[in-house]
Amino acid sequence: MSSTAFVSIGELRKGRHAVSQILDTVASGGCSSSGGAGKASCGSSDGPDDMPAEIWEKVKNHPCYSEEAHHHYARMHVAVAPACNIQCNYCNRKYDCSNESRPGVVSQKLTPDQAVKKVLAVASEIPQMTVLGIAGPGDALANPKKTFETFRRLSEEAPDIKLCLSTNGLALPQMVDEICKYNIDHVTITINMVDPAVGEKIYPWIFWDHRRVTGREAAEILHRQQMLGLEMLTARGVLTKINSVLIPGINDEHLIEVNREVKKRGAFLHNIMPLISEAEHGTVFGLTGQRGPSAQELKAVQDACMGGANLMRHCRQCRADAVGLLGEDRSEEFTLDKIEAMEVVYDLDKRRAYQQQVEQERQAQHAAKAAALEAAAADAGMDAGMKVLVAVATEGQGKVNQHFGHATEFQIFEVSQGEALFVGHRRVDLYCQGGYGEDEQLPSIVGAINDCHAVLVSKIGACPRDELKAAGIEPVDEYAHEFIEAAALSWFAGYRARVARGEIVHTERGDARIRQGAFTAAA
Ligand code: CLF
Ligand code: SF4
Repeated sequence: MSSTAFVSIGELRKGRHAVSQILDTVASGGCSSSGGAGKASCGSSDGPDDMPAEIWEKVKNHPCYSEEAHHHYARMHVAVAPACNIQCNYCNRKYDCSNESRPGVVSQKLTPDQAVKKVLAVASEIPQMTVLGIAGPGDALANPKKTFETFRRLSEEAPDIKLCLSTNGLALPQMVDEICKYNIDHVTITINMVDPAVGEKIYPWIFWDHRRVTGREAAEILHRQQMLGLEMLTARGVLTKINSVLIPGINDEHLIEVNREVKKRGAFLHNIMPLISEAEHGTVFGLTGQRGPSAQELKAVQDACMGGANLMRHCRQCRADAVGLLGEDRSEEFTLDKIEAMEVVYDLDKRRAYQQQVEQERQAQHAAKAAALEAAAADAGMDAGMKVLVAVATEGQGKVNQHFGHATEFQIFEVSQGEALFVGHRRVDLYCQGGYGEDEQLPSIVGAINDCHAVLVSKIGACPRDELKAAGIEPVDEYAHEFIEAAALSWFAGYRARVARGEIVHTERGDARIRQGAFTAAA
């Protein structure tokens, strides 16, 4: 870890500094980027050379386990698991499990039979859909019959689809054998604490051994089960991702310890997600005014965890019946009545052929990035320590291919001479509605990316262009339909050259005050 990287991490690890204090360091440019241990640890951007071949086979086309794959491959969820065995203070049972969903949207609940029909229908329409997950609307393992019946049938009827589940972990140790029986290669456990004193502020009760258990005892049991479940899964070679909900003032500093403990037990990835707690969702946290973190607070905690368990930063907090690429939701195209009317042809060869094309595209993206990095490395004499954030509008395929006005989120890349790293996304309200720009949306969109130096888009109108420039964000449309990382590195090389020639003055930025999830645009 570089000495400048985290003066504050040491303090954090001793539990002295809250998120607001981390932010002071970030804002002063001291820590945000270099983070910690050399290469950024978003394990998700690793490639085949960074891991054993059998692990690469499991992650290469899983959009959640590979950041790169999420530009190309889709996932879907089937909402077969309505019940839950615990209560989280950020959950209202009227809505889906917020451990892997944004509250406020309710999924159409399915029987296993309906779920299988839906998966086959989606697989025939979206050949790049490679992963089926069960993530609610309650807890997958609190509904074992429906969950495993769905997996059993899919392992027979759609053998090329990877199976994935998400759980709070309470019932996990007892279910590990069943999980392995159906080749469920990927399991997510939501772990918000490793200290029951923290846990009792998050979980009012659990249902355990035929009774309701409350307070510290509930948190102790849940913690024990989560740790045991994680150890058992990793011992069996199941890739396990940990989700943690970042709750400012409750577990922000504590998540660094969570990261360390889950790494010790073999977790493959750690996904730190922002709490969403709008009062209208009727959750305990929503009603008591517990706020969610800002985008920058989230990034600061993620950065503070670097060097520990690999971080996932591209989570979109999907709904329990999400369909499509992460960040898009095509569930409306696959409602039960629409599926009934569809002609479903599950053609394995066609799916494989399509996925081969996707792989070629991915290789081209790799090559473009390698070439851009090579050019950047040869660019001697520039300030090698300079780092900036760049926002990108994209519809997928790893390209700058979206109009500014059509974006409902921007992907954020941290760009330096040696890397262009995905570090998160920001949801925004749609600017272009019904063919016209909604100028009153502009301040919130600009606010969402005001810690970025540039925004890369395929096209942009005059009005948003002026507003962005006035906010010090450079609108860039000259890389339309080029690969993102190569485009970001190329723009950055030009930026540094302009700084070196004295045409512009480089300034640190660090002001995004947007609350993650506060925007209503569908993701
Ligand atoms: Fe679904 Fe979760 Fe499997 Fe992915 S989602 S069960 S691991 S297939 Fe992915 Fe969605 Fe984030 Fe979940 S983006 S909410 S991490
Ligand atoms: Fe809600 Fe999921 Fe927590 Fe259960 S585990 S209470 S469904 S957020």
